[in-house]
Amino acid sequence: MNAEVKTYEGLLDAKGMRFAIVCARFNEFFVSHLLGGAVDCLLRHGAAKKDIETAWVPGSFEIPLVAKRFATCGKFDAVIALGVVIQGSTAHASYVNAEVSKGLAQVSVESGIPVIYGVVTTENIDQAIERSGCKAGNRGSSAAETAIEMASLLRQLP
Ligand code: DLZ
Repeated sequence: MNAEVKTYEGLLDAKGMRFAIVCARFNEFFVSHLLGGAVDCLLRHGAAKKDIETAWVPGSFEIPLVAKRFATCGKFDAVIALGVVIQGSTAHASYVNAEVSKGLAQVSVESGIPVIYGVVTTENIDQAIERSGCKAGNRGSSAAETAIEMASLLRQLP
Protein backbone atom coordinates (compact mmCIF):
# COMPACT_ATOMS: atom_id res chain seq x y z
CA MET A 1 0.00 0.00 0.00
CA ASN A 2 1.24 3.51 -0.85
CA ALA A 3 1.31 5.66 2.33
CA GLU A 4 1.43 8.89 0.31
CA VAL A 5 -1.99 8.64 -1.26
CA LYS A 6 -5.35 8.74 0.48
CA THR A 7 -6.44 5.15 0.92
CA TYR A 8 -9.77 3.84 2.17
CA GLU A 9 -9.91 0.51 3.91
CA GLY A 10 -12.68 -1.13 5.93
CA LEU A 11 -12.05 -2.04 9.56
CA LEU A 12 -13.28 -5.17 11.29
CA ASP A 13 -15.23 -3.21 13.88
CA ALA A 14 -18.98 -3.86 13.87
CA LYS A 15 -19.81 -1.65 16.86
CA GLY A 16 -22.97 0.36 16.16
CA MET A 17 -23.61 -1.41 12.84
CA ARG A 18 -26.87 -3.11 11.90
CA PHE A 19 -27.03 -6.32 9.89
CA ALA A 20 -29.77 -8.32 8.16
CA ILE A 21 -29.24 -11.99 7.38
CA VAL A 22 -31.36 -13.84 4.81
CA CYS A 23 -31.28 -17.63 5.20
CA ALA A 24 -32.57 -20.28 2.77
CA ARG A 25 -34.42 -23.14 4.49
CA PHE A 26 -33.46 -25.71 1.82
CA ASN A 27 -30.62 -27.78 3.33
CA GLU A 28 -31.54 -26.12 6.63
CA PHE A 29 -29.18 -28.27 8.70
CA PHE A 30 -26.18 -26.71 6.97
CA VAL A 31 -27.66 -23.22 6.68
CA SER A 32 -28.26 -23.15 10.45
CA HIS A 33 -24.54 -23.73 10.93
CA LEU A 34 -23.76 -20.88 8.52
CA LEU A 35 -26.14 -18.63 10.46
CA GLY A 36 -24.51 -19.58 13.77
CA GLY A 37 -21.08 -18.75 12.33
CA ALA A 38 -22.28 -15.43 10.93
CA VAL A 39 -23.96 -14.26 14.15
CA ASP A 40 -20.99 -15.37 16.25
CA CYS A 41 -18.61 -13.42 14.01
CA LEU A 42 -20.75 -10.25 14.13
CA LEU A 43 -21.00 -10.40 17.94
CA ARG A 44 -17.26 -11.07 18.34
CA HIS A 45 -16.52 -7.98 16.29
CA GLY A 46 -18.67 -5.73 18.45
CA ALA A 47 -22.17 -5.85 16.94
CA ALA A 48 -25.08 -5.91 19.41
CA LYS A 49 -27.66 -8.73 19.32
CA LYS A 50 -30.48 -6.19 18.95
CA ASP A 51 -28.84 -4.93 15.73
CA ILE A 52 -28.96 -8.31 13.96
CA GLU A 53 -32.18 -9.45 12.26
CA THR A 54 -32.80 -12.61 10.24
CA ALA A 55 -35.39 -13.81 7.75
CA TRP A 56 -35.86 -17.34 6.41
CA VAL A 57 -36.95 -17.99 2.82
CA PRO A 58 -37.90 -21.37 1.28
CA GLY A 59 -34.80 -21.78 -0.93
CA SER A 60 -31.78 -19.88 -2.22
CA PHE A 61 -33.72 -18.78 -5.30
CA GLU A 62 -35.91 -16.63 -3.04
CA ILE A 63 -33.00 -14.88 -1.28
CA PRO A 64 -32.54 -11.86 -3.62
CA LEU A 65 -36.10 -10.57 -3.18
CA VAL A 66 -35.85 -10.48 0.60
CA ALA A 67 -32.28 -9.18 0.45
CA LYS A 68 -33.60 -6.31 -1.66
CA ARG A 69 -36.26 -5.44 0.92
CA PHE A 70 -33.65 -5.39 3.69
CA ALA A 71 -31.15 -3.45 1.59
CA THR A 72 -33.61 -0.74 0.62
CA CYS A 73 -35.44 -0.24 3.93
CA GLY A 74 -32.79 2.13 5.26
CA LYS A 75 -32.28 0.21 8.48
CA PHE A 76 -29.17 -1.88 7.78
CA ASP A 77 -25.47 -1.29 7.07
CA ALA A 78 -25.13 -4.64 5.28
CA VAL A 79 -27.13 -7.68 4.25
CA ILE A 80 -25.74 -11.23 4.40
CA ALA A 81 -27.23 -13.98 2.21
CA LEU A 82 -26.82 -17.56 3.42
CA GLY A 83 -27.78 -20.74 1.59
CA VAL A 84 -26.46 -24.13 0.57
CA VAL A 85 -26.94 -25.36 -2.98
CA ILE A 86 -25.95 -28.98 -3.50
CA GLN A 87 -25.46 -30.12 -7.07
CA GLY A 88 -27.86 -32.94 -7.85
CA SER A 89 -28.42 -35.07 -10.90
CA THR A 90 -30.29 -32.26 -12.67
CA ALA A 91 -29.21 -28.80 -13.77
CA HIS A 92 -31.50 -27.21 -11.18
CA ALA A 93 -28.64 -26.15 -8.88
CA SER A 94 -26.87 -24.33 -11.71
CA TYR A 95 -30.00 -22.29 -12.46
CA VAL A 96 -30.47 -21.45 -8.78
CA ASN A 97 -26.80 -20.43 -8.42
CA ALA A 98 -26.85 -18.23 -11.49
CA GLU A 99 -29.99 -16.38 -10.41
CA VAL A 100 -28.89 -15.89 -6.82
CA SER A 101 -25.42 -14.55 -7.63
CA LYS A 102 -26.76 -12.23 -10.33
CA GLY A 103 -29.68 -11.12 -8.17
CA LEU A 104 -27.54 -10.33 -5.14
CA ALA A 105 -24.96 -8.38 -7.13
CA GLN A 106 -27.75 -6.33 -8.67
CA VAL A 107 -29.41 -5.60 -5.32
CA SER A 108 -26.09 -4.51 -3.85
CA VAL A 109 -25.14 -2.15 -6.66
CA GLU A 110 -28.64 -0.68 -6.99
CA SER A 111 -29.21 -0.18 -3.26
CA GLY A 112 -25.68 1.00 -2.42
CA ILE A 113 -25.68 -1.41 0.55
CA PRO A 114 -23.21 -4.31 0.74
CA VAL A 115 -25.07 -7.55 0.05
CA ILE A 116 -22.70 -10.39 0.84
CA TYR A 117 -22.82 -13.68 -1.02
CA GLY A 118 -22.65 -16.39 1.61
CA VAL A 119 -24.26 -19.10 -0.48
CA VAL A 120 -22.26 -22.30 -0.43
CA THR A 121 -22.28 -24.26 -3.67
CA THR A 122 -21.11 -27.83 -3.43
CA GLU A 123 -20.94 -30.94 -5.53
CA ASN A 124 -21.98 -33.19 -2.66
CA ILE A 125 -22.94 -33.40 1.02
CA ASP A 126 -19.32 -33.93 2.15
CA GLN A 127 -18.34 -30.54 0.76
CA ALA A 128 -21.41 -28.98 2.38
CA ILE A 129 -20.30 -30.43 5.74
CA GLU A 130 -16.81 -28.97 5.30
CA ARG A 131 -17.85 -25.47 4.25
CA SER A 132 -20.68 -24.92 6.69
CA GLY A 133 -18.50 -25.24 9.75
CA CYS A 134 -19.54 -28.77 10.68
CA LYS A 135 -15.88 -29.77 10.20
CA ALA A 136 -13.61 -26.73 9.87
CA GLY A 137 -14.13 -23.32 8.20
CA ASN A 138 -17.55 -21.70 8.27
CA ARG A 139 -18.55 -19.68 5.19
CA GLY A 140 -21.21 -17.87 7.23
CA SER A 141 -18.48 -16.49 9.43
CA SER A 142 -16.35 -15.31 6.52
CA ALA A 143 -19.41 -13.73 4.87
CA ALA A 144 -20.08 -11.82 8.09
CA GLU A 145 -16.48 -10.62 8.20
CA THR A 146 -16.80 -9.37 4.62
CA ALA A 147 -20.04 -7.59 5.57
CA ILE A 148 -18.33 -5.77 8.45
CA GLU A 149 -15.37 -4.72 6.30
CA MET A 150 -17.58 -3.47 3.47
CA ALA A 151 -19.96 -1.60 5.80
CA SER A 152 -16.97 0.06 7.44
CA LEU A 153 -15.45 0.98 4.07
CA LEU A 154 -18.70 2.48 2.81
CA ARG A 155 -19.03 4.60 5.95
CA GLN A 156 -15.63 6.14 5.16
CA LEU A 157 -15.95 6.69 1.42
CA PRO A 158 -16.88 10.20 0.20
C1 DLZ B 1 -35.56 -26.91 -5.79
C2 DLZ B 1 -34.24 -26.73 -5.12
C3 DLZ B 1 -33.22 -27.67 -5.33
C4 DLZ B 1 -33.38 -28.88 -6.23
N1 DLZ B 1 -32.05 -27.56 -4.70
C5 DLZ B 1 -31.85 -26.51 -3.86
C6 DLZ B 1 -30.62 -26.39 -3.17
O1 DLZ B 1 -29.71 -27.22 -3.24
N2 DLZ B 1 -30.48 -25.31 -2.35
C7 DLZ B 1 -31.45 -24.34 -2.19
O2 DLZ B 1 -31.23 -23.38 -1.45
N3 DLZ B 1 -32.63 -24.46 -2.83
C8 DLZ B 1 -32.86 -25.51 -3.65
N4 DLZ B 1 -34.06 -25.64 -4.28
C9 DLZ B 1 -35.14 -24.67 -3.99
C10 DLZ B 1 -35.06 -23.39 -4.83
O3 DLZ B 1 -34.06 -22.53 -4.33
C11 DLZ B 1 -36.40 -22.64 -4.75
O4 DLZ B 1 -36.79 -22.48 -3.42
C12 DLZ B 1 -37.51 -23.36 -5.50
O5 DLZ B 1 -37.14 -23.66 -6.81
C13 DLZ B 1 -38.82 -22.53 -5.51
O6 DLZ B 1 -38.61 -21.30 -6.21
